[in-house]
Amino acid sequence: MERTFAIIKPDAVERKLTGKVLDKIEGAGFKVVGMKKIQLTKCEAEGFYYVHRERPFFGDLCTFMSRSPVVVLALEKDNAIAAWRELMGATNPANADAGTIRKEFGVSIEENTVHGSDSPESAAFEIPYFFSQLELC
Ligand code: 3AN
Repeated sequence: MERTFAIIKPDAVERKLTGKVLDKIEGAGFKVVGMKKIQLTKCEAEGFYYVHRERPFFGDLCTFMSRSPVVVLALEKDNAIAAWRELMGATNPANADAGTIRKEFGVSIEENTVHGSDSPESAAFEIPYFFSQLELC
């Protein structure tokens, strides 16, 4: 079993798509081992996306991620990291495969509905950024 980290981003929570996204997650066999709805501060978003700090879209991305609440999730499944990336689809919804969450719900390359860890190293940073061990079961 592997764990990965996911966010249902502001664009999706604002459009009341939380339930639909969770339905796809559980329908694909993931176990939700941690879940909470929070509103990030800009500073917390900047800390989370630290690896992207030099990218031109960093400021806009952190403004977007802190503009309204998100749902953060820890997910468990065999090969969870790759499986969740596959279910999310490509970063740009226009390039995402049919059947993926970003294809169905994504608005733009920035407002792309969901986040997912891209490696075991990312998951090992991202899960404890939001959850303590006591909150995972
Ligand atoms: P992914 O979320 O697919 O792993 P990353 O890690 O390259 O993609 O980018 C992190 C986030 O930054 C994306 N989810 C998206 O919201 C935003 N982003 C990525 N590329 C761009 C871009 N060219 N313009 C605006 N926002 C972007």
